[in-house]
Amino acid sequence: MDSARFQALNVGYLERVETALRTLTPAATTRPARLHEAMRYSLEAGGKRLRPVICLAAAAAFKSNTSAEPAAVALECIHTYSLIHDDLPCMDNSDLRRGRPSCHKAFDEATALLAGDALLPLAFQVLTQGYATQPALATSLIDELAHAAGSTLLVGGQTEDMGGLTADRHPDRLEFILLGKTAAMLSASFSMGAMVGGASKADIAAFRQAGQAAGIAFQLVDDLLDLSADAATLGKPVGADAQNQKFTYTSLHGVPATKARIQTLTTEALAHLAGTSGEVDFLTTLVLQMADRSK
Ligand code: GRG
Repeated sequence: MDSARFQALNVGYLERVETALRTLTPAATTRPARLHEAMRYSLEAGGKRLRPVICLAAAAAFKSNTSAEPAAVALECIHTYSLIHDDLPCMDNSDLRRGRPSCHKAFDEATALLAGDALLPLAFQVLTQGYATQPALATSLIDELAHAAGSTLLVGGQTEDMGGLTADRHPDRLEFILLGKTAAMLSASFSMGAMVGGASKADIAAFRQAGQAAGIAFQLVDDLLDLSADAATLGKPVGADAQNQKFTYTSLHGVPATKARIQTLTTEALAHLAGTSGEVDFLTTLVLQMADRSK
């Protein structure tokens, strides 16, 4: 897909995401206002919206009439909660997120913890309300998201990541962290979009696998950026991985092997997408961009 067409579609998806986030989540004035302000502060803090955009585009690939907005918002709610909690002093202890003070710096630790807590059930309520007339779809989406965000993937990956470099440096542990902490939510973005789009089981599985490969590649790019980018580009402190003694692909295998793996994973992701009956031009370009981003 040429760059102008990609940009035009991307802007359209981003507008839909921002509108859906505004309309499907509680206003900042909702009581208790400080909690809802903190939730919106982090939700509106200008992330790339990669997961919701993937979700909208994945649904569009199969041309259904069902709105993908609730699924997209649910993904961003979970992602945002995980970032808020990840920044807390008891985890990565980061003062900067998305180029602004992280939630616990802008508010306070207890409010940030609770804002994350509240975004988690909100994600599932957005799904139950958004797909109330399609209970089978709602159940599948809830199951997919709960699995991705649960104890064996997102939270599990984060748990093993907390061990840093001091613990087990086995490559299996690294794969578990990559799959859980980063790839699971990106994979769910592809698969949930495909579900909303009414894709076949096989195509949903292919989208899930494409997202998994692209998701791991995305994290490897993040690791490289952490070594090389500046804080303004990254929107968060640089060198944090080394400082927090993170167990990363680059720390285990080095930069050239990391770059080679990004290539292999990207090729794999594109092959999974190409094997489906969906119109995957936009997603193909997006996966290529995920592997070649400057921020
Ligand atoms: C606290 C349960 C729990 C999980 C935290 C998200 C996370 C897991 C940790 C954040 C640190 C990190 C590098 C995670 C890997 C996923 C990742 C690269 C997140 C950042 O995603 P982007 O770049 O962020 O899409 P924006 O701000 O653009 O949405």
